[in-house]
Order: sequence, then structure tokens, then C-alpha cells
Amino acid sequence: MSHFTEADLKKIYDANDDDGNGIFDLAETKKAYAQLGEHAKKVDNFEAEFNKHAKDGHITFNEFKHFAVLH
Ligand SMILES: [Ca+2]
Repeated sequence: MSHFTEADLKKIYDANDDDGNGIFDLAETKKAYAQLGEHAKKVDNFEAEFNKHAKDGHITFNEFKHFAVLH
């Protein structure tokens, strides 16, 4: 596995924040998650995982870290 840092994750996060409001709705989270490839954390139920972290239907960058494996 190649090195994958918080800075790498932030690049993916920013590139998928389509409306530029700094937070992710479900669609943005799904799209960014799909780009994580081998760095994606396995989740059984993506929407349930999203809803666990989401407040008002959105997650922040810190919460998006739950969907990735940093190393
Ligand atoms: Ca957004």
C-alpha cells in the first residue's frame, strides 16, 4: 500500500466539495469515498455510516476521516 496522509485525504475532500460550502452531503461523500480506492475503510452500510456521523445531513472533514484509512 502506498503512503496516504491526511493531506492526501484533504485534496480528495476539497476536490469533491461540489458546492464549495466546506461540508459534505451524502452525494459528495459517496463520490469522494469512491475515489479513495485502496484507502477506503470498509463499511457494511454506507448510508448508515454516513448518518452515524452526519449532523443536519452533512459531515465535516474530520468526520470524513472515518471513511478512510490513513497511514
Ligand atoms: Ca458541499
